[in-house]
Amino acid sequence: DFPGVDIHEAHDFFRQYYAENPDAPGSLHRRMVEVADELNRYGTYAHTEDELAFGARVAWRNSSRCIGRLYWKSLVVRDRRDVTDPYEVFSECIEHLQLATNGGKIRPTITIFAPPAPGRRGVRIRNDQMIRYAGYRAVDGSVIGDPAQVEFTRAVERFGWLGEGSAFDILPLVIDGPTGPPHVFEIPRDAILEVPIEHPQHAWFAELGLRWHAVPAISNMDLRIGGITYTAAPFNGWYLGTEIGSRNFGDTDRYDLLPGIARRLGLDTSTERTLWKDRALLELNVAVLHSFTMADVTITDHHTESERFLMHLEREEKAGRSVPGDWSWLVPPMSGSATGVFHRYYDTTERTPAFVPRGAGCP
Ligand code: HEM
Ligand code: NRG
Repeated sequence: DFPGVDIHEAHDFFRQYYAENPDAPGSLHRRMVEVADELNRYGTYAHTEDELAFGARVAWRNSSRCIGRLYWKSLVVRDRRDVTDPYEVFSECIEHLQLATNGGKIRPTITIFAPPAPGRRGVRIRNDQMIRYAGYRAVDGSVIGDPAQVEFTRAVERFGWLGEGSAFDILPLVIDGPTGPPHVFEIPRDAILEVPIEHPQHAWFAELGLRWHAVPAISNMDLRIGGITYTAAPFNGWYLGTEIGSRNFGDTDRYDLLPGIARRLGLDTSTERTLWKDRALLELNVAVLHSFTMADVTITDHHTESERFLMHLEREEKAGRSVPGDWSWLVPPMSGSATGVFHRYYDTTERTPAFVPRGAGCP
């Protein structure tokens, strides 16, 4: 059930690789002959380390939903294509978290594990992100923890995992090797940096007991380079404050904190017109940015990141490249029109190399 490698996609990739890396060893023609030969013999081919790093960085550059792309060249690429054993995959994931967390000075990092090959599954990490909080649904329908993780939490409970039942229990990693059943691993506490959330003016805020993890490490996307689909390639950057303050804490199908915060702020919630939701959102976002800053953990605000992204657009256009963008994802989930990214259109052409939703590139 290996889907095979599209030689046209491979060719497109190598054309781009040699165009952007004129000093790379060999030549486009020689490399394509080599790849065609490898494909004939084995049904797949292997990237060089340099091609892999370039492919991963360009996949980030092509991520039209990502506002953080200014630093695409500095992505740290960990080549772990030789790793397939679930225990070793787990230990590489822990090392990834430690290197990426870097005591709070977060480093954008990707770790690339063995892809599928003819007759062999690729490595897979079943979690959406390496660090996520469990969600437990009670009989009355209410949820303790992250409602977005209720289904995954149930699945790991069926594997025998038992959480403490708090609102912020770290879920275990669930890893598939090329053969056999999935393995479940508890992440050691010292590999996870978390920030307790407090507010610069409201002392009661800290008593809510809110916290969030420092590193967003996406593990549910396939990395597609030159026709090869890497099924386990977890990557991270740092957080944009609104991801936590607006969405994770504010969304009604997530932690749903706006009504409680509004009440404590003493706002009139009897009518929408007092804009109590907007005020609660604002204070939540202030608290998130303040807390990460106090804890010396990298985070950005949506105004700064918007400016950086526009700088990225300018830089890329100077290099002769247009930047693909998805307005509905780039515009932040608060104060949209107060940021520069709101006030323009984007080229929506999809390109490869790319990060694609898990399974989209390979069964
Ligand atoms: C999406 C910011 C680094 C790839 C996003 C989103 C934000 C963001 C705000 C939208 C997320 C959402 O609404 O749920 C940042 C920042 C970074 C960063 C501030 C700091 C360096 C990275 C890195 C990669 C990456 C290192 C890959 C190497 C992506 C992709 C998406 C995305 C593929 C779309 C995810 C999806 O479709 O669900 N980013 N990002 N980003 N980012 Fe970044
Ligand atoms: N909204 C998600 C994370 C999505 C990706 N965001 C990043 N990516 N910042 C959340 O956990 O809130 N990154 O690689 O830095």
